Amino acid sequence: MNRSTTEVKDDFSINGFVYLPGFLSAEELKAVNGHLDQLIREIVPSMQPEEAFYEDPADPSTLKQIQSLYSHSSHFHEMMFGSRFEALASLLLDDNAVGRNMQYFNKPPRIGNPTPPHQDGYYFMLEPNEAVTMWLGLDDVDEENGCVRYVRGSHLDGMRTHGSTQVLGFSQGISDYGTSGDLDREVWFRTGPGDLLVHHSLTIHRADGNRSLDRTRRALGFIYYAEKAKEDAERRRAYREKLAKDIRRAGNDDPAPINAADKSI
Ligand SMILES: O=C(O)CCC(=O)C(=O)O
Repeated sequence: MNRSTTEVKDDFSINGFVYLPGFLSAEELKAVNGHLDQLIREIVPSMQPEEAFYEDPADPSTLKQIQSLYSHSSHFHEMMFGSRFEALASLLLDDNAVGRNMQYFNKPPRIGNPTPPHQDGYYFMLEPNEAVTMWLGLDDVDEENGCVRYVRGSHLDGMRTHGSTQVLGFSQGISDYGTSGDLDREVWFRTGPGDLLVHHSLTIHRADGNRSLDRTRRALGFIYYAEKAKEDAERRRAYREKLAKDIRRAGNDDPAPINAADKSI
């Protein structure tokens, strides 16, 4: 990190996110890409439906998300735990950081869907809602192929109302997103491979779809909870039950894969 830790921390506290270009070296990036390619080639084809999601389940080239990367690869396990990522999470959370998920996000060209505006904390259901998500870019990403957008300072405004979306992997979105308070404060990042974005669990964010004809848009997501944040197990159970019911009502007889595809784990 070239910036001082105080600067990074202050930036995060004020804005609810921080941008760290070049967090991974070219060599580290090469290793990530190699391990990812291997995982996709050798392990993903036999994964359970709740571990790997596709834009079109009949077409393996439309792979969209993989959950819990660290449980399938020692390389990703080392990246998640006892790592620079964990140390950064701990710094920003002012607490020990507890690694909860490491995901692969992809938006295939032409068909990669937008990520609806949401707050990760809505899925996490923590008390206090103290967690961070890190988004590590693996490709050049801009407005055409699905950049991440944040509402600056929104982590200080509390939790917004969320409702169901039709987006696999992001089943909940902010129902009334788009007020001037949202749009006037929205910022987006042009990111390159190895750049890192980190946001607080209450920061409102969304991402565009991939409208390009042939550009990939791959990223890794790391989720860390603050040790002091405790999961509200009862609320979580009720939420999952409601989600399953909503899905059944919407005509899907087998809610399991969609339920498990929820952003939380
Ligand atoms: O890459 C995406 O579209 C999802 C990003 C996101 O919502 C997150 O990292 O929390």
